[in-house]
Amino acid sequence: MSIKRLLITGAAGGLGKEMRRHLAGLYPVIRLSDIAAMAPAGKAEEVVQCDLADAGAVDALCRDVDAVLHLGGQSVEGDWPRVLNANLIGAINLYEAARKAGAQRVLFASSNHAVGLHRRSERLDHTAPCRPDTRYGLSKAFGEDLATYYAYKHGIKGFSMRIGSCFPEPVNRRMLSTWMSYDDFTRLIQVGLTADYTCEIVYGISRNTRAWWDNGNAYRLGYDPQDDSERFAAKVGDIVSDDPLEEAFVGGSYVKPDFTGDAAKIP
Ligand code: NAI
Ligand code: 15L
Repeated sequence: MSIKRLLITGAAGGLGKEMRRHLAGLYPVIRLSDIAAMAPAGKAEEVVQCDLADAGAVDALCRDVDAVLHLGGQSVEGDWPRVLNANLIGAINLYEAARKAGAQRVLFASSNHAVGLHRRSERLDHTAPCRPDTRYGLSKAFGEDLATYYAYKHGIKGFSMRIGSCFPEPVNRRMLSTWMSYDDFTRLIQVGLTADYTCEIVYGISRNTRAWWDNGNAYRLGYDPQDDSERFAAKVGDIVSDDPLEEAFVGGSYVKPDFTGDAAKIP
């Protein structure tokens, strides 16, 4: 079934604004939503300001929507109330509203922080179990489980994208491994919106020479990234943390705050 109305949550955020621009005109209607104010609706756009933690508002938001690109929520580490409201209750409201609306698929912006306490030396693929580095990463692990639940229990295609670092350019050596360009994110989203699958986990990275993860599952589904962070290596390749804990694990700077465990016991 074709997508007549695509909902993008988090549309006032960094990725939301970029994807609004990159996906413009590709679908008959794009509905844009955020808790924050957004630029007024343009041609073939609808703008709806709403808090994902408000179940009634999210039900209304999802009405007549065929597919969702779920970018909205707390995007970095935060205290429990913030993470709970935006990412747990918010995601539950979103999936439940998508189910009631009869949406076909939900693309979920998961994060490398869902697997942030895996070692960089490990070659993770889509079957790697979550090992969150933060409350934020834990909320993304929950989001991936929600996607699985709604896919198998209710038939909503679930596409969880474990995004590395999606910014204009990598800013340190870590990002030479984790970076995804906006153009490649657009390509990955288009795979999520068109490919035939039930429930998948993919990594949101470009075709980086220094990638830590095996993104074969995304390639199998049709993802063909065109960018490689290596062109920034001379500029940022020497920028590293002086903390061995941060440099050992996928999550980088997210690992150290609040850490009271024993790193030697983390496989
Ligand atoms: P961002 O923080 O710029 O955008 C998130 C948006 O969600 C904001 O505009 C915010 O107002 C909105 N939001 C927060 N709480 C909300 C609520 N309760 N109701 C409605 N809207 C709410 O983050 P960014 O970088 O654009 O990331 C987008 C998504 O991608 C996030 O879910 C983030 O966790 C995920 N992601 C991003 C990565 C990146 O490299 N940019 C890496 C991994 C994951
Ligand atoms: C994320 O999950 C965050 O949303 C983003 O702001 C970056 O910190 C990114 O991970 C990263 O690990 O670089």
